[in-house]
Amino acid sequence: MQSQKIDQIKAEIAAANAKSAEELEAYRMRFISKKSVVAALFADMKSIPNEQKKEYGQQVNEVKQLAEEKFKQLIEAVNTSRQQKTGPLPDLTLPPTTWPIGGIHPLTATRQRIVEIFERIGFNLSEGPEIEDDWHNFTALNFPENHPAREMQDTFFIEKNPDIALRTHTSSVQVRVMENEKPPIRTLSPGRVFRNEAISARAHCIFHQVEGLYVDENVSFANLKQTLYHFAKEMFGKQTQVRFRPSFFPFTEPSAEIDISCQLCGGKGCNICKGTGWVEIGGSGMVDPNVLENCGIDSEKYTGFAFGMGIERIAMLKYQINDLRLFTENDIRFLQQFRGLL
Ligand code: 2U9
Repeated sequence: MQSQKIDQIKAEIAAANAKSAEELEAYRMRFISKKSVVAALFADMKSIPNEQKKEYGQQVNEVKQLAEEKFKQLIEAVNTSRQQKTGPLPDLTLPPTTWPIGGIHPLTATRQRIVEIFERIGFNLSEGPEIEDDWHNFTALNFPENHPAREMQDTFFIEKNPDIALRTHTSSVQVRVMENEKPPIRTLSPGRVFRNEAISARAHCIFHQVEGLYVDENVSFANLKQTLYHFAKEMFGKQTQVRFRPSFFPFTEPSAEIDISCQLCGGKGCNICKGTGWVEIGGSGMVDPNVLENCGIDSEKYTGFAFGMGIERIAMLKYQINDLRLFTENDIRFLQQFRGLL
C-alpha cells in the first residue's frame, strides 16, 4: 500500500516538467514544501509498524532526494530558457547606474513664481489662442488704425491676411475674459507672444509675458501701485524699491513704466542699471475707458488697472542672465545651473 504510493510519487517526479517560474513553484509546492506529498510520507511514519520503520524511512529519504535533485534540474532548465529569451541577467550586485535628473527651465520657474505671487492675492489664470484676430489683439485695445505695431515689420501676419496674426501680447486674452465675464475680474495671463524683431542679446521674435488685469468698482491707481509693490518685494526681496515713470500705451490712461531698484548694486549705480540705480520690469496703467466699453463693460461704473511684464526680463534680472538667446539654445551648461530651482 505505502510502497505503491511511493512508486507513484517517484514516477510523478520523474515525469515532472517546468517551463516557467509558476510551474517551478507548483512543483515546489507538490514535492518540496512542508505541505508536499513527500512531507506527508514522512508524517505517515508513525502509522508504520516498528519492524518496517527502517526500510520505510530509507525509501522515503530516497524519494526526498529524488524530488530535490529534480528541483535543481528544473531550476537550471527554467533559468537557461529565460536566458535564451532575454540574455543573461546583469550582475545584480553592481551599484545602480545613476541618470542625471533634469531641472526646471529658468523661464518656467520664473513664470511659476510670478503666478504663485498673484494667485495668493486673488488673481486667477486665463489662457487664450496664440493666433489672434485684429479685434482682440489691436482694435479692442484702442490701437489706432495707423498704429506702427499693426505694421508687417512689427507683427507676424498669417498668410498676409491683415485680420489674422500671431498675438503680440497676452492682453488679447484679457479682452476675451472681459467679453465673457462680469466684474469683479482679477486675472493673470502668462503666455508666449510674437513680434517681428531681429534676434539679439536683448530682443527675440518669440518671448513670454505675464499680464494682469483687475476690473471692479472703485479700482484706483493706488491699488495698482500697492499690488506691484507687493509683487516686487515678493519676487526680488523685501529691500526692493519700486518707482513709476509716466508713459504711454494705447490701452491704458494714465500709463506708467515700472522700475525696481537695481538688484546688483542695490541702487548705487552699475553697468546693469547703466549707472541709474533702477531697472525696468514692465508697464502698467489704468485701463482706458474705451477698452472697457469695447469689451462690453460700463466704464461709468467700473474702472480697472492692468500691467504687463516680460518673463525673460524678470528671469534675467533675478538670475543675472545677460543674453536672452540662452533661454532657447538649450545649452546644458546653462540649464544645469538652474537644477533644483523649484
Ligand atoms: C487689457 C487692457 C490693458 C497691459 C499692459 C503693459 C502696460 C506693458 C509690456 C511690458 C514688457 C509688454 O513684455 S512687454 O514688452 N507691457 O507695458 N501691459 S499695461 O494692459 C492691458 C491689458 C489688458 C484688457
